[in-house]
Amino acid sequence: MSKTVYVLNGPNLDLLGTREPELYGRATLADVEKLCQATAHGHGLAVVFRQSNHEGDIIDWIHEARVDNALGLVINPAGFTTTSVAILDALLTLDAPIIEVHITNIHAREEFRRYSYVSKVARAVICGFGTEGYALAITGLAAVTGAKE
Ligand code: CA2
Repeated sequence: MSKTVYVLNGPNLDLLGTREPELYGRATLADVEKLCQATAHGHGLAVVFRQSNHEGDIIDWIHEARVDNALGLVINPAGFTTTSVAILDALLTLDAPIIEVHITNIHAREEFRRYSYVSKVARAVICGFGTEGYALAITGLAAVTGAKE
C-alpha cells in the first residue's frame, strides 16, 4: 500500500469560492488542495488532488488510484453523487477505504440530494462541515489505515 491519498472532486467544484459563498463558503478549490496537502503531510502522507466536470475523468482517476495502490480515496462526487452507477462500479474495484465528503449537509437540503450511490461503498461519509470536511476525511483515513501520526 502506498502513502498516497487520492482526493477527487466532481462537477462545478472548480467554482468553489467564486459563487454561492453562503452555501459553499469562501475557500477556493486551490485553498482546499492546500488544506488537504497540509493535513496529509501532518500524517506523513501525500495527496493527489483532482477535479473534473466529466464523469469519465473521475472513473479513470479511480482506476489510477487502484493501480497506484492508493492508501485511500476521498471523493466529493458533487452532482454525480445521486446519478452515477458508473462511479459506483469503479469504486467497487478499489480495496482501499473510500471517504465521501460533502461541503454542505445534504440531508438538510432538497430531498433529491440525500440519495448517494457512493455511500453504498464509502467507509464513512462526512457532510456539513464546509471545506474542513476534507481535512477530517484525510485524518479519518489516516486513523483507519493506521497511518495517523
Ligand atoms: O455539498 C457538497 O459538497 C455537494 O456535493 C456539492 C454539489 C451538490 O450537487 C451536492 O448535492 C452537495 C454541488 C457542487 C457545486 O459546487 C459549486 C461551488 C461553488 C459555486 C457553485 C457550485
